Amino acid sequence: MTKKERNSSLHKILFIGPTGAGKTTAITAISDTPPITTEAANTGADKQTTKSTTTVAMDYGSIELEHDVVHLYGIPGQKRFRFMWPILARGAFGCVVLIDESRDDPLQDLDDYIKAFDDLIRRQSFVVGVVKTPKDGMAIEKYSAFFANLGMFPPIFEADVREKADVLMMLEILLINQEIN
Ligand SMILES: Nc1nc2c(ncn2[C@@H]2O[C@H](COP(=O)(O)OP(=O)(O)OP(=O)(O)O)[C@@H](O)[C@H]2O)c(=O)[nH]1
Ligand SMILES: [Mg+2]
Repeated sequence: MTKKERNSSLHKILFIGPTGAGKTTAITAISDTPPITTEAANTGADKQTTKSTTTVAMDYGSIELEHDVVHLYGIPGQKRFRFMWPILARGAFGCVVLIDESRDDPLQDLDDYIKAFDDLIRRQSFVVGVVKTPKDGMAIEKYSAFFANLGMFPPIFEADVREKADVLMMLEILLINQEIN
Protein backbone atom coordinates (compact mmCIF):
# COMPACT_ATOMS: atom_id res chain seq x y z
CA MET A 1 0.00 0.00 0.00
CA THR A 2 1.43 3.42 -0.91
CA LYS A 3 1.55 6.22 1.66
CA LYS A 4 -1.18 8.06 -0.24
CA GLU A 5 -3.43 5.00 -0.25
CA ARG A 6 -2.70 4.42 3.41
CA ASN A 7 -3.72 7.95 4.34
CA SER A 8 -6.91 7.78 2.34
CA SER A 9 -7.86 4.42 3.85
CA LEU A 10 -6.97 5.25 7.45
CA HIS A 11 -10.55 5.87 8.32
CA LYS A 12 -12.41 3.03 6.68
CA ILE A 13 -13.17 0.27 9.15
CA LEU A 14 -14.93 -2.96 8.26
CA PHE A 15 -17.12 -4.99 10.62
CA ILE A 16 -16.90 -8.69 9.82
CA GLY A 17 -18.27 -11.91 11.33
CA PRO A 18 -21.09 -14.40 10.93
CA THR A 19 -24.75 -13.58 10.65
CA GLY A 20 -26.24 -12.49 13.95
CA ALA A 21 -22.92 -11.43 15.47
CA GLY A 22 -24.17 -7.86 15.53
CA LYS A 23 -22.40 -5.97 12.75
CA THR A 24 -25.51 -3.97 11.83
CA THR A 25 -26.33 -3.48 15.52
CA ALA A 26 -22.81 -2.21 16.29
CA ILE A 27 -22.73 0.28 13.41
CA THR A 28 -26.22 1.49 14.31
CA ALA A 29 -25.12 1.94 17.93
CA ILE A 30 -22.27 4.32 17.14
CA SER A 31 -23.07 6.01 13.84
CA ASP A 32 -23.57 9.77 14.15
CA THR A 33 -26.20 9.68 11.44
CA PRO A 34 -28.83 7.00 10.80
CA PRO A 35 -26.88 4.20 9.10
CA ILE A 36 -27.57 3.04 5.60
CA THR A 37 -28.61 -0.57 5.87
CA THR A 38 -29.76 -3.19 3.41
CA GLU A 39 -31.89 -5.44 5.58
CA ALA A 40 -34.18 -7.98 3.96
CA ALA A 41 -36.39 -10.70 5.34
CA ASN A 42 -34.31 -13.60 6.60
CA THR A 43 -35.37 -16.60 4.56
CA GLY A 44 -33.85 -19.05 7.03
CA ALA A 45 -30.84 -20.04 4.93
CA ASP A 46 -28.75 -19.95 8.12
CA LYS A 47 -30.43 -22.25 10.63
CA GLN A 48 -28.45 -20.83 13.56
CA THR A 49 -30.15 -17.46 13.65
CA THR A 50 -33.77 -16.68 14.30
CA LYS A 51 -33.55 -12.97 13.65
CA SER A 52 -36.13 -11.74 11.20
CA THR A 53 -33.86 -9.74 8.91
CA THR A 54 -30.37 -10.04 7.51
CA THR A 55 -28.01 -7.70 5.69
CA VAL A 56 -27.94 -8.51 1.98
CA ALA A 57 -25.38 -6.02 0.68
CA MET A 58 -23.75 -3.79 3.31
CA ASP A 59 -24.16 -1.44 6.24
CA TYR A 60 -22.68 2.03 6.24
CA GLY A 61 -22.39 4.54 9.05
CA SER A 62 -19.91 7.17 10.13
CA ILE A 63 -18.62 8.70 13.31
CA GLU A 64 -16.50 11.76 13.96
CA LEU A 65 -13.63 11.08 16.33
CA GLU A 66 -11.12 13.79 17.12
CA HIS A 67 -12.12 15.80 14.05
CA ASP A 68 -11.72 12.85 11.71
CA VAL A 69 -14.63 11.06 10.13
CA VAL A 70 -14.36 7.31 10.47
CA HIS A 71 -16.34 5.38 7.87
CA LEU A 72 -17.91 2.20 9.15
CA TYR A 73 -18.85 -0.62 6.79
CA GLY A 74 -20.53 -3.88 7.72
CA ILE A 75 -20.46 -7.00 5.61
CA PRO A 76 -23.48 -9.21 5.01
CA GLY A 77 -22.48 -12.15 7.21
CA GLN A 78 -24.27 -14.91 5.31
CA LYS A 79 -21.92 -16.78 3.02
CA ARG A 80 -24.35 -16.62 0.10
CA PHE A 81 -23.54 -12.88 -0.06
CA ARG A 82 -19.78 -13.36 0.06
CA PHE A 83 -19.36 -11.87 -3.40
CA MET A 84 -19.75 -8.52 -1.57
CA TRP A 85 -16.89 -9.16 0.85
CA PRO A 86 -13.88 -8.25 -1.33
CA ILE A 87 -15.76 -5.24 -2.65
CA LEU A 88 -16.35 -3.95 0.87
CA ALA A 89 -12.83 -4.79 2.06
CA ARG A 90 -11.24 -2.65 -0.65
CA GLY A 91 -9.48 0.34 0.92
CA ALA A 92 -10.28 -0.64 4.51
CA PHE A 93 -7.51 -0.09 6.99
CA GLY A 94 -8.69 -2.30 9.78
CA CYS A 95 -11.56 -4.38 11.00
CA VAL A 96 -13.68 -5.27 13.96
CA VAL A 97 -14.14 -9.04 14.03
CA LEU A 98 -17.37 -9.98 15.80
CA ILE A 99 -17.83 -13.52 17.05
CA ASP A 100 -21.12 -14.85 18.38
CA GLU A 101 -20.37 -17.20 21.25
CA SER A 102 -23.92 -18.60 21.16
CA ARG A 103 -23.47 -20.16 17.72
CA ASP A 104 -22.68 -23.86 17.25
CA ASP A 105 -18.97 -23.53 16.48
CA PRO A 106 -17.71 -19.99 17.04
CA LEU A 107 -14.03 -20.98 16.63
CA GLN A 108 -14.83 -22.36 13.18
CA ASP A 109 -16.71 -19.14 12.39
CA LEU A 110 -13.65 -17.16 13.42
CA ASP A 111 -11.39 -19.31 11.29
CA ASP A 112 -13.70 -18.91 8.27
CA TYR A 113 -13.97 -15.13 8.51
CA ILE A 114 -10.32 -14.38 9.19
CA LYS A 115 -9.41 -16.52 6.20
CA ALA A 116 -11.92 -14.70 4.03
CA PHE A 117 -10.38 -11.37 5.08
CA ASP A 118 -6.81 -12.61 5.13
CA ASP A 119 -5.33 -9.41 3.63
CA LEU A 120 -6.79 -7.25 6.38
CA ILE A 121 -6.02 -9.72 9.15
CA ARG A 122 -2.40 -10.19 8.11
CA ARG A 123 -1.81 -6.48 8.61
CA GLN A 124 -2.79 -7.16 12.23
CA SER A 125 -4.99 -4.12 12.32
CA PHE A 126 -8.05 -5.58 13.96
CA VAL A 127 -9.84 -6.04 17.24
CA VAL A 128 -12.05 -8.93 18.24
CA GLY A 129 -15.41 -8.54 19.98
CA VAL A 130 -17.03 -11.66 21.39
CA VAL A 131 -20.78 -11.29 21.89
CA LYS A 132 -23.46 -13.30 23.67
CA THR A 133 -20.96 -14.82 26.11
CA PRO A 134 -21.72 -16.21 29.57
CA LYS A 135 -19.50 -13.33 30.85
CA ASP A 136 -17.16 -15.67 32.73
CA GLY A 137 -14.06 -14.40 30.97
CA MET A 138 -13.37 -17.80 29.42
CA ALA A 139 -14.07 -16.60 25.89
CA ILE A 140 -11.13 -14.22 26.00
CA GLU A 141 -8.75 -17.02 26.98
CA LYS A 142 -10.07 -19.31 24.26
CA TYR A 143 -9.69 -16.74 21.49
CA SER A 144 -6.35 -15.48 22.79
CA ALA A 145 -5.04 -19.05 22.53
CA PHE A 146 -6.47 -19.36 19.01
CA PHE A 147 -4.65 -16.22 17.84
CA ALA A 148 -1.46 -17.01 19.76
CA ASN A 149 -1.25 -20.21 17.71
CA LEU A 150 -1.18 -18.00 14.64
CA GLY A 151 1.45 -15.74 16.20
CA MET A 152 -1.06 -12.90 16.63
CA PHE A 153 -2.00 -11.02 19.78
CA PRO A 154 -4.97 -8.81 18.93
CA PRO A 155 -7.06 -6.95 21.51
CA ILE A 156 -10.03 -9.19 22.41
CA PHE A 157 -13.10 -8.04 24.32
CA GLU A 158 -16.35 -9.46 25.52
CA ALA A 159 -18.83 -6.92 24.23
CA ASP A 160 -22.48 -6.10 24.03
CA VAL A 161 -22.66 -4.34 20.70
CA ARG A 162 -26.07 -2.90 21.53
CA GLU A 163 -24.15 -0.64 23.92
CA LYS A 164 -22.54 2.35 22.25
CA ALA A 165 -19.76 2.46 24.88
CA ASP A 166 -18.68 -1.11 24.09
CA VAL A 167 -18.47 -0.51 20.35
CA LEU A 168 -16.76 2.84 20.76
CA MET A 169 -14.14 1.31 23.04
CA MET A 170 -13.25 -1.33 20.44
CA LEU A 171 -13.07 1.27 17.70
CA GLU A 172 -10.85 3.56 19.75
CA ILE A 173 -8.45 0.73 20.61
CA LEU A 174 -8.27 -0.18 16.93
CA LEU A 175 -7.50 3.41 15.94
CA ILE A 176 -4.90 3.85 18.70
CA ASN A 177 -3.14 0.63 17.62
CA GLN A 178 -3.24 1.84 14.05
CA GLU A 179 -1.49 5.09 15.01
CA ILE A 180 1.19 3.23 16.97
CA ASN A 181 1.99 0.80 14.11
N1 LIG B 1 -28.61 -11.32 23.96
C1 LIG B 1 -27.76 -10.58 23.26
N2 LIG B 1 -28.13 -10.18 22.04
C2 LIG B 1 -27.27 -9.47 21.31
C3 LIG B 1 -25.99 -9.13 21.81
N3 LIG B 1 -25.36 -8.45 20.85
C4 LIG B 1 -26.21 -8.38 19.81
N4 LIG B 1 -27.38 -8.98 20.10
C5 LIG B 1 -28.55 -9.14 19.22
O1 LIG B 1 -28.13 -9.97 18.15
C6 LIG B 1 -28.69 -9.53 16.93
C7 LIG B 1 -27.62 -9.16 15.94
O2 LIG B 1 -28.22 -8.87 14.72
P1 LIG B 1 -27.54 -8.04 13.54
O3 LIG B 1 -26.92 -6.80 14.08
O4 LIG B 1 -28.55 -7.91 12.47
O5 LIG B 1 -26.40 -9.05 13.11
P2 LIG B 1 -25.47 -8.97 11.82
O6 LIG B 1 -24.10 -9.38 12.28
O7 LIG B 1 -25.59 -7.66 11.16
O8 LIG B 1 -26.05 -10.15 10.91
P3 LIG B 1 -26.11 -10.28 9.28
O9 LIG B 1 -26.45 -8.96 8.72
O10 LIG B 1 -27.18 -11.31 9.07
O11 LIG B 1 -24.76 -10.77 8.88
C8 LIG B 1 -29.59 -8.33 17.26
O12 LIG B 1 -30.90 -8.80 17.43
C9 LIG B 1 -28.99 -7.84 18.58
O13 LIG B 1 -29.95 -7.18 19.37
C10 LIG B 1 -25.63 -9.54 23.13
O14 LIG B 1 -24.53 -9.26 23.63
N5 LIG B 1 -26.56 -10.25 23.80
MG1 LIG C 1 -26.17 -7.10 9.33
